[in-house]
Amino acid sequence: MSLSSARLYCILDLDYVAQTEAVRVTSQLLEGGADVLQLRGKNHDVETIRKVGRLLLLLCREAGVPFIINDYPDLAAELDADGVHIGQDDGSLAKARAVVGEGKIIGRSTHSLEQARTALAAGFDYIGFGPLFPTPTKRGRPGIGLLNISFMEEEIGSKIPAFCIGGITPATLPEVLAAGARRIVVVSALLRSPDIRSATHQFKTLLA
Ligand code: TZP
Ligand code: MG
Repeated sequence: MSLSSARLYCILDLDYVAQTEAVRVTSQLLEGGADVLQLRGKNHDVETIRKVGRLLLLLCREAGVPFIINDYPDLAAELDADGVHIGQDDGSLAKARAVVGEGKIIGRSTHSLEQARTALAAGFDYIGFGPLFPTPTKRGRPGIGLLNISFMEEEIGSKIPAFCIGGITPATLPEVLAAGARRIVVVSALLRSPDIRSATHQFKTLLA
């Protein structure tokens, strides 16, 4: 799976999944059809992310799915992950590129049409766009709503992959798609599911 054809971007978030469960859960996400997998550990130390990252990278390689590390370009480079995801406050593309090297994927979180435009102009490989709805996975951020999705898709999503994110569930997905989204990131709706594999497959089917 290449990034350019990816529809469903999944995040193994260590706030939802115990370290000891990370491999099992990631296997289920991959079996269900995750097109991209990111490891995120906002409340975990780098050593933990490194340890889990080594294991998840192997699973992703086997599945042929790009593996992205959140927040740590140096760790992404060390593990030879496929890329890194950085937020608005995580520095420039050039700084991350200098660490991970050419040929690696670098994604940016964006929270408005303006930020999405800026990320495209800067040369990021893909963007996240959201949170569309308020979400427990990223507390304290207002939802940006659905109104700008079609403009964002037309202007930015036609040039680089743009993944809508934040509060996407089987219940909200239809309105997100109707608003023009083509690619999504899902975290809690998958990681909290009693059957992660089939929940992932269900999202894939709805996105097809
Ligand atoms: N960035 C914007 S919203 C979000 C991130 C990492 C979390 C999305 O998680 P969920 O549980 O799918 O709403
Ligand atoms: Mg960050």
